[in-house]
Amino acid sequence: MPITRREFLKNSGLLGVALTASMRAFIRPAPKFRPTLNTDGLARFVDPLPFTAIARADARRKAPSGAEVPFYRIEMRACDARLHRDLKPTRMWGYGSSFPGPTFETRSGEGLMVEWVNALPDKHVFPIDHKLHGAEAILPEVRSVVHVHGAKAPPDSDGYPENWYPPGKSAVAWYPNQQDAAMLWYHDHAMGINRLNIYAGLAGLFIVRDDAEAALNLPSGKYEIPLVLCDRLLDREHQLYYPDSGIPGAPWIPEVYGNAILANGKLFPYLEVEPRKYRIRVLNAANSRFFSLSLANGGSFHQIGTDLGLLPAPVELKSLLLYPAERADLIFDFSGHAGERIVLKHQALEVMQFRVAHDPAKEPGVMPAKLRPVPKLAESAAVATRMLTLIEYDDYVGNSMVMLLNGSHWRDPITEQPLLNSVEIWNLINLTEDAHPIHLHLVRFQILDRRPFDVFAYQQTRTLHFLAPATPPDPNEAGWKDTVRADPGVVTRIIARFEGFPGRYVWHCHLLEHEDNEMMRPYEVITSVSQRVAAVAPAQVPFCIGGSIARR
Ligand SMILES: [Cu+2]
Repeated sequence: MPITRREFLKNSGLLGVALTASMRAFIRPAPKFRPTLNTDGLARFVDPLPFTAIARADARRKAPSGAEVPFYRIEMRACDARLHRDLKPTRMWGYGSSFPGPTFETRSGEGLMVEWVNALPDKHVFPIDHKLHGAEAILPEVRSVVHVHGAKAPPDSDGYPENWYPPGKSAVAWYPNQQDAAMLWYHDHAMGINRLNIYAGLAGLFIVRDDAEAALNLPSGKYEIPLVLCDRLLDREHQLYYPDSGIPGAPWIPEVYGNAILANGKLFPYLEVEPRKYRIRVLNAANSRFFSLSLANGGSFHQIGTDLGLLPAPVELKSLLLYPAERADLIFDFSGHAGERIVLKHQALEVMQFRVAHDPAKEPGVMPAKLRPVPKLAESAAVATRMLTLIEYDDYVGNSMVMLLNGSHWRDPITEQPLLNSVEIWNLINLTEDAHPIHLHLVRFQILDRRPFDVFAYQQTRTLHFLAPATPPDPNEAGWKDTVRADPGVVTRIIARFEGFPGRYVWHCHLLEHEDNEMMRPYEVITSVSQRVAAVAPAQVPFCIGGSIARR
């Protein structure tokens, strides 16, 4: 799996902040970096790993399907979070006044409704870039709309970025839950300020369970650990800090990396475990950072599921790469490690510690050799193959200015209109120097393969010259996905059946800074070809990276 030097440096923990600052110092006005907290000085493993509350339904309501379903009411509020024993309370925003927000425990086939209430303050905690599309100064500063990532939900319940509402308002969403067991997550999706709202803390888990999964008797209850990972920067007052570009009136930065790695909202927590198998369900909820997770003792673990469900069989791993929005369902086996303390790391950085009890466990826990079939979507079933570029435009001195999908801005006409229930192959042609985690709303997909190509030749001739044979997805990616890592200089092919509901959805990069700056596009599921708009060529833009382009 290729990682560019730029990515490696950006993700190498403590270096990231200072490096970004010093690199940009040559090419931008000095960024307005406040002094940040050095997390190196904090005591390790003094707080237990927190578990968020389970969301509770207040009532039952009639869903659009006619069925009576549980009805939840969740308020987004400012709240104080204790990120570490030795830090002052940190002001955050949270669903249900917590970060992460309350976890939804749901069953496949049993729908539910949620009233998402915006009870946030009127002023944002971070600087808004009013030059970004959808974040203009005439709009309310604080806006929110909730997307359940991975949900097969109707379009009006999917959290369309323009369906935001200000403080004092709410919206009711219906989640039919007609999908396999998986760990989804919910988060903000408001146009142009999504990165800031999620950074403030607007994220939580949404777990779907079903009988096929239950029959496997996987570790459950206190042996099943949801783990939400993200990174943040804190200032010397222990408050969240989101850096500013230093450009007057245009504070947007292309990525953000923090030195405070939070696990379920805590810095360096520990978890007491028994010497047995645990199911650890990891979400990367960071804005920009990928996580490369491993155990400090060099031990291996198994991955049993991807974003949207179980793998056919467990895959043994020594390390796990997880891009923003991806989830991994893991089995850690602590039997044979009684009395040990095992640290979970991201690269060289400590994330959390497992403290294995001395006493033997009553049960060893189960990890079946066979999990759940993942029937391959046949390429021959595809009725369309789309060629979709990922492009980054820099200014004349190399500052990242805007990222586009398919050469198109958000406001350009819709170019992707799959027919309901049809199968399509999407070729993600990455012309940039970065890997981008690409997320499609509504559907689950499979990764077909990745193949490196000559980027320069493509820019000259718009023809793909492949440099090596295609490689299949890694074994731990060969399940149902909703987010895929599109590597630089590589065509990543995915295949999806566009089932569920007709209507307007979005697909986008899940690096939140990119998503907020045009790396998001609407797409529309249609029920008849007569609905297809006349093919409109995407905005004609020069295929040059490093050329000058004005930010819209
Ligand atoms: Cu991106």
